[in-house]
Amino acid sequence: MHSELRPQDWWRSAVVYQVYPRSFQDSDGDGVGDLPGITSRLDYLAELGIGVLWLSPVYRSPMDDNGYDISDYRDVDPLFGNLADLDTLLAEAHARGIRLVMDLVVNHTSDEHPWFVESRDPRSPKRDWYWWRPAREGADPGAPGAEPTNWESAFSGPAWEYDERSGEYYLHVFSRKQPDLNWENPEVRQAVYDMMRWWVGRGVDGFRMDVINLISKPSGLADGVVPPGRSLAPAFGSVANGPRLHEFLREMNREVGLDRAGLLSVGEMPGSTLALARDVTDPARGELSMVFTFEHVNLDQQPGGDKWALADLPLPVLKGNLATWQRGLAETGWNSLYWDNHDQPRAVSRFGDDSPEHRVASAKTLGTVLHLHKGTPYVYQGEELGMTNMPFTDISQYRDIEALHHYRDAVARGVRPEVVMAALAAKGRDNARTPMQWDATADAGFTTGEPWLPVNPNKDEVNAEAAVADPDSVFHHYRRLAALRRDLPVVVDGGFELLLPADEQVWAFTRTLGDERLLVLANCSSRSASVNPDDVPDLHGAEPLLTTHGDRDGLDLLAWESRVYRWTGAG
Ligand code: TEU
Repeated sequence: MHSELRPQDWWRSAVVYQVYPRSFQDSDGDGVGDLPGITSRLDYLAELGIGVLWLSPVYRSPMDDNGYDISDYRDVDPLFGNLADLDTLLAEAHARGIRLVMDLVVNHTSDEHPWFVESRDPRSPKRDWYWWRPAREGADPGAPGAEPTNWESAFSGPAWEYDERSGEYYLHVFSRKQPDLNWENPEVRQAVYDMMRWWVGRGVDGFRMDVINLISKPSGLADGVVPPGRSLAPAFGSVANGPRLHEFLREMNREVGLDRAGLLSVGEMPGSTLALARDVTDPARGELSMVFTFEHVNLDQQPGGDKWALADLPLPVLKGNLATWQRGLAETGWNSLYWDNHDQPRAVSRFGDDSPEHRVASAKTLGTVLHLHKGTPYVYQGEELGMTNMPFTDISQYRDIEALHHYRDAVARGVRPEVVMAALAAKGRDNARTPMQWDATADAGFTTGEPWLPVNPNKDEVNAEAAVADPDSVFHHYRRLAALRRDLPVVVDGGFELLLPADEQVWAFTRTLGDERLLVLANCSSRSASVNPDDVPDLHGAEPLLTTHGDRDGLDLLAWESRVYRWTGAG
């Protein structure tokens, strides 16, 4: 065991693997992935060497946002199976030494959740469980622009929905089928904690908490600043990181026993700062194990918060951002490390080079860089195969509510359809949601039916069967990275130092723990690069631990070549 690792902090040395159930493995031929399908692939995950499986939502849901709109927190949607299937998955995962983390979506429910159905009645005791507000002062309820504030939902259009019955509006930061819960009401909080305890009792090992930094809203709901050329202000800017966030997180931790039971808790926090993340993950405060920052995945957009306004991302900016977080959480707190997830484009297409020539090397090198930072790495399904973005050509191919609404609204505002399509191709969430590519058969081994979203045409080259059979594949590289984390305390606890911060091609850093040191040299470009010997430690006495291009030495790096060197005190 590592000296600095407390047993309850087991998640510091684990790799987490995210499964998006809809797209992982179908077992019954309906074209949608399900729980028995996931269970049938556990041996594959065990071979990869992951320690934790994070399951995106499988709860009962009308599926307006693919399960992030929950109508029953204590049941499994029939599309994915039933509670017995979930218990089987949990037992089979545990039997292989894999822990299970559930997605927890409690900033909002579905509008079909019984709590909200009751809340629609103005006299119901649950009225105050959601954010009901009258029309803006002096405005006609229901008339255009009469919404209580000028907020825009994350999925386009006003963040307020008018309800004829009471003449009032309810708040939905996401779709109108995702009304925001009112965490100011103590009954709401107790209902959530009770549900969480129920899942802990069932044996789950932690929670990934959806937009958890939105649960505390500012006390007065006020208009936000409207960006140029727009008519509404992003709701996010006005409702994130409210005054009672820490209080609610501490209360949740205490009431559910997150720390007591040694559970992993990771809070998704768009718009959080480093200072906030440090407080939230300070073990002494008893809030969360770690948070997902959005800073590094927002660097390739223009300033202003519009994810569709694309911008170039120079390497020094990207590595500088990760280094800032490494330094900021070096003494207190803990980082999570991720390149992609079900909301982000594919890592190799975005940060690497997905051309046939460089796909494999760039996917490996991105893995090396990420996994050897300090923090808990997250692998999104298919990332370990170097799966790429999907070549969508027409808006009719998209299924994601965010993409469809954005297209409709942007085109109506006068943005040229080609421009909208280019932004969707780069950033659309469906890129990550195409079926997992298991083999080269017709639907990539994902389903025997019609897949809910088409399989990427590159499944003949990019698939798990081929990758597992090839010792030089991205899969085996990721397997080696997970093994390094298990075997070497320096990967878990070593101090981080960024070298060559201004180099446009090479990402270089060291990790140091006592006498033990690692050096990562990674060419993050599709051209060869070279490193000045004065800028990096002398490689004499270093043992190459993991490389992308075999045993090459010297300081010239081929396109997307990376090497990890190790010094031990003895050497
Ligand atoms: O995402 C919240 C979030 O801030 C984004 O990543 C979101 O996808 C946004 O549209 C990006 O442009 C979480 C979930 O991960 C996401 O799948 C859900 O749609 C959302 O919350 C609502 O539950």
